[in-house]
Amino acid sequence: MRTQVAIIGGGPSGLLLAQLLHGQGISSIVLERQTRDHVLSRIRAGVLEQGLVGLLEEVGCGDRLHTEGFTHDGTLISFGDEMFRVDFTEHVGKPVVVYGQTEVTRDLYAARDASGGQTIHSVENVVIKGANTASPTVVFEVDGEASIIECDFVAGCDGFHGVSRKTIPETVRRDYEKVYPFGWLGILSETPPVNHELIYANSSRGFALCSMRNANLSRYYIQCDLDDSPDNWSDEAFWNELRRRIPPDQASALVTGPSVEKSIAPLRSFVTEPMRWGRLFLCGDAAHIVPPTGAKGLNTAASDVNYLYRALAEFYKTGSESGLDEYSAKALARVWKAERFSWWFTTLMHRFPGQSEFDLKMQIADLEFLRSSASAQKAMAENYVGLPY
Ligand code: RFL
Ligand code: PHB
Repeated sequence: MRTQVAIIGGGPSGLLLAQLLHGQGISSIVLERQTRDHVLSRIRAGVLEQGLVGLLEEVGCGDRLHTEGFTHDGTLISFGDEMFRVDFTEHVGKPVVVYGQTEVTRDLYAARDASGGQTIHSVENVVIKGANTASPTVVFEVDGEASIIECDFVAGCDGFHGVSRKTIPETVRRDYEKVYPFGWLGILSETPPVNHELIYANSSRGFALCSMRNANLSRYYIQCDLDDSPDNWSDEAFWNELRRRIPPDQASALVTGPSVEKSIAPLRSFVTEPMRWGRLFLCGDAAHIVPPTGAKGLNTAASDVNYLYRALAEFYKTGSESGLDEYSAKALARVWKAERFSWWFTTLMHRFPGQSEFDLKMQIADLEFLRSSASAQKAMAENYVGLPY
């Protein structure tokens, strides 16, 4: 098989890149380890920046997003019994759109099918060869049968546990990591959201988040211990704990019901540098992870894809490699800002094991400053809606 760009990973990064390249007349083959049903069963991010919305529109995936997604002009932040609102539109003139990653991925698969693009599922033993030569290849197996793709470039869009990052020699790569001493227990339930906007809550019992997918599908999270298990939590226990962590008026308005999904995600900050080795380019979770508190994971993946597809389009149009040469530095400059925001918001909103009285006072002062300062709210809004590409 031969293609211009071999894309490892059929998650949102890989599929979005494939469709943006298709729009530029550049061929690609997407290799995905899981089945499509498995990819579409994963419940992940829910908040889209305008930059990602624009890219989805560009690949013809804007229609359902605009009819079914919710525009959010602000968000609510609570601590103790206090709650205040940060108005994105007022401060920075831009909203965010609440539309699940699962739906984004579904729309991208539909676009891929409609454009006749090749996606190979259930691939195993993917090996990237010759990434630092002019003619890389990707070897893989399906049902024990080996195949090879010859290509000009390889895009590593295979998430944190993929093979792409590990293909870059350790002598070249530097990893930066911070692991947080807690996780998020999340549930999805077919109930109306407690509020029409998201509520991020810092309570003495730990963090909680009230989010949503649509008018009758809610997504809630509570901070939990790292060694906790979803099996330890009945639905009733989850609802009771959530009620204790959000302001009383919200707790009494909460509509509860059976959960349709329940899982724990660990919280981690991670960046690998550089994001390019020869003709291999990393995008999204393959190169960096943020704790979900700032809703930046999927959005930062999209900004990588934006830079990479423009650089590849320039290369195929003019032969210039300058965009490709700048890719890693350009992507990382924005990645680090998303890392900083996610780290700050995580540190602000969670209770840390062994947190000192002083650290707690700092957290409260930071929250009080955010509540009372228009400049602080503007800075938060600027980051939350997404820094420019
Ligand atoms: P993905 O979505 O992980 O997709 C990578 C794809 O690559 C496949 N793959 C391989 N394919 C071929 N060969 C291999 N060797 C492969 N190894 C892996 C995988 O099966 C997968 O389909 O990365 P991508 O595309 O970069 O997208 C990034 C986003 O998914 C991610 O940033 C966010 O979902 C992060 N994230 C969240 N972000 C938010 O903004 N809000 C959230 O609430 C939120 N919740 C989450 C999350 C990430 C989670 N993970 C990764 C554990 C919850 C979870 C559980
Ligand atoms: C979600 O709806 O899953 C969600 C929303 C905002 C976040 C994290 C997760 O910061």
